Amino acid sequence: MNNLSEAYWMPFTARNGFRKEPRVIVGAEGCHYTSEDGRKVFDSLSGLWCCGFGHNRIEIAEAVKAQLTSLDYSPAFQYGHPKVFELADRLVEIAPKGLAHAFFTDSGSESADTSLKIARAYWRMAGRPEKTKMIGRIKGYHGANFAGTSLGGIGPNRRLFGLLADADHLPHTLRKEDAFSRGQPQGGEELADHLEDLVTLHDASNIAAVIVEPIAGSAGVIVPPSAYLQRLRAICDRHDILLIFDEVITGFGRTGERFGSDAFGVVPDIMNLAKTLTNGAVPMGAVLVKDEIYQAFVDESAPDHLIGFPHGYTYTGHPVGCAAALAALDIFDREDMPGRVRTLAPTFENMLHALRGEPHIVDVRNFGLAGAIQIEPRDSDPLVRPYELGLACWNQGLYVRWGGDTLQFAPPFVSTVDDIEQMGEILRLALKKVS
Ligand code: PXG
Repeated sequence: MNNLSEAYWMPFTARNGFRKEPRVIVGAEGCHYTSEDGRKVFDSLSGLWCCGFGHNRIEIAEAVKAQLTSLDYSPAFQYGHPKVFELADRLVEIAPKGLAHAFFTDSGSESADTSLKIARAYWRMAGRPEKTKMIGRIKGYHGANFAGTSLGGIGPNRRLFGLLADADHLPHTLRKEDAFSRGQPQGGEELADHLEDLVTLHDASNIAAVIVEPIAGSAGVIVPPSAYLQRLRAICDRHDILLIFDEVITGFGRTGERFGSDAFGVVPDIMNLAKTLTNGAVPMGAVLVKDEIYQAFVDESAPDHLIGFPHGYTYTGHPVGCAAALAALDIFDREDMPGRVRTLAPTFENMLHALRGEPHIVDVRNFGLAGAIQIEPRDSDPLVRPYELGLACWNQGLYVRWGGDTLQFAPPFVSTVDDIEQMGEILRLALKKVS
């Protein structure tokens, strides 16, 4: 492509490397992209964790077209449209028990901000306004807005921005002794018990919420040890702290269940969604909350003109997003996406763990159709090998995501066994090739 205009400021992109070796995608179909030079490239991250049902789903395209030609936009504040009510109902129907109301956003980052604002406002409405402290986790990722950046725990994402919001962090759950675990490592209570230390430090009377991803995605697919989330839930209950699950990547089948909450048997108070909600076709997110939280904002005796929760976006519940999400949910149900993930997950797990022993690999982690390989630093630089591996794979017909010291994988749920095995072959060759 000759017009790689620098008018476009690219997100989370190494400018120099991209300009030297541009990677331009011009099409997609099913589980593959088409590169600008006409090559078919397997999409091993479902875009950026969003297109689990495969690309260019015609049902979604048709729903979007019909919506754009019947009601393209409808004001989000003080007015509604039928599909947004329908979508909330559909989400609540499939959500873990107790999550009974949906607030819509346009992205995972907005879901992070929204969930944390809900948590703080909830405690105010409940007469405990001093409960404002928010707790994230080291290696967490909750998007790129102020709240998500503050609560997130990936150093390089925070370094440039100074102090953003009042947050503290739990330790991460990546233990050396768990290297090469298949699925969940055992135990992990002691990791969750660090929340008790933070409670001692800040006092529960000042803490609003804890936000964690059930599986930490961006930091390199860190699977929670088997007792960790349960213990976190128990400690939150003990101290009246809201538990927020950021299910932006674990939602809608990735774990082999509908949500990470189902896979790990822990129900949060608030659940953040985005990405696969529309199969990536239209930017949209949602925050699901327990009835008790919603009811704190409802006052039947308040005057008719009073707004209980002054929050929302121009595009909250956008009709086109709703149409895409409803069509995606139809596919999700009809094609039993969690079931497909469960069927394919053993092939994926075996493919990844068969790479153990190839050069540079220090860990392999997986759960459902999420996985990562952790790469040994070269000359104490953890970033260079994953970058070179990513490029080598791209050149051999495999799109992979590199980040920090890992390569991350989240193939479409509709991938074939062949797709996954070929992916393994390309990875193997790349690992042998890169020094
Ligand atoms: N929460 C989680 C858990 C995420 O993974 C966000 C929030 C933010 O979503 P938006 O829609 O605002 O980007 C995310 C996004 C990667 C990768 O390679 C992950 C994300 C985005 C881009 C790349 O791991 N996750």
